[in-house]
Amino acid sequence: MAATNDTDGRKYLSDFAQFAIEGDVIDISPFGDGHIAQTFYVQTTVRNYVMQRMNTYVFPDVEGLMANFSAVTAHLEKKGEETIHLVPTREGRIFLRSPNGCFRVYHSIENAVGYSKVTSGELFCRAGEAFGRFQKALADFDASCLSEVIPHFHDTPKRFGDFCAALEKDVCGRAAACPEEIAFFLDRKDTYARATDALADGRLPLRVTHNDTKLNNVLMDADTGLARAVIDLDTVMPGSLIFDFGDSIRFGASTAAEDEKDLSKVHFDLDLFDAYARGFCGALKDDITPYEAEMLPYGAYLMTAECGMRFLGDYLAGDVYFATAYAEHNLVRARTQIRLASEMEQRQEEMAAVIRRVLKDSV
Ligand code: GN1
Ligand code: MG
Repeated sequence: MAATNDTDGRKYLSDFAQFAIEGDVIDISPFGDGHIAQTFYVQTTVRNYVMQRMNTYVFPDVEGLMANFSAVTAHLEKKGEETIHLVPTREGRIFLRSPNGCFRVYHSIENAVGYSKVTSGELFCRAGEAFGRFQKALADFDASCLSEVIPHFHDTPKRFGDFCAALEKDVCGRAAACPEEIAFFLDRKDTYARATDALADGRLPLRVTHNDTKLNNVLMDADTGLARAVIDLDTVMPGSLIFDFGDSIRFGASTAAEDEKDLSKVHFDLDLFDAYARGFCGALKDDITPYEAEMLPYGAYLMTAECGMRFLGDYLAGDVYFATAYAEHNLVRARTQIRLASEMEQRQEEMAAVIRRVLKDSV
């Protein structure tokens, strides 16, 4: 099931004790704002840890996921990038399976902050740099040794098929309440296959990608404001660079939160797009192919439309995937994505001009 709002970590302390932790527990409290895993901050007398209860509904292949996680973090560490440092169980395993669920523990990255909202172009530029560097550091990582933990994760035509299936079933009888939102995705069905087609015929190279590049998945140093580490590595899989770029834009180049109810506040911000593109392309420099660069504006539209259809599909299916705080939450989220996707659709040319300029400046 979707992550619950059950936030009392004390019942998982016996699970925490199975890990090779130092010190005695002082406190455990809920942490972060992801929609998928349950996350806790655990303070001991020696140091601070993060414990996550993984969502095995979303990620049934926990072994594959954790093998990816530990291989990728080891590679990043080798490349001198700050990353998540896993703590093994006392038996030497990288995660724990117990009657309470599946858990992993890692060292807390201290004196670092994650942002749920872009507060300046500067901040967003640094997030772009972090994800660009992440891509670059993994460019020589053998993608064939990664498990595809959620097959077809950014396969938008497949996501559209899932959306249509949820619409067809309409298990909660909610479709009648959102005909315009449904029509938005149906009307655009011919726009969803450009990335999957280009990956299939090789125009877009397959890379190791993060696949969930929301702003809050980069930790910034609390003192210097500089990007420190990319977190939430659950969805690291083979994919396209335009997915990583696009998902960041979807979330961060918006003037409002992903679940803002007042749509008059929700707009795609071209200056923020510019700032992120500067950071991302600047970190990658000539590692980005001309076709990838050309597809970046489309990637932003595609990731936004895809996320919107996932939210709306989950609303129609009865909120089984994303954690929700109230009955209309997924519908509200879908609406913001629709607003953003349609503005991005209108502004593809301007975005392309930004990319051309940014690339010229970064060589
Ligand atoms: C989920 O883990 P979290 O909450 O950052 C989702 C992403 C969506 C995002 C929308 C594994 O990410 O794909 O873009 O919500 N992750 C998974 O906020 O489905
Ligand atoms: Mg995530």
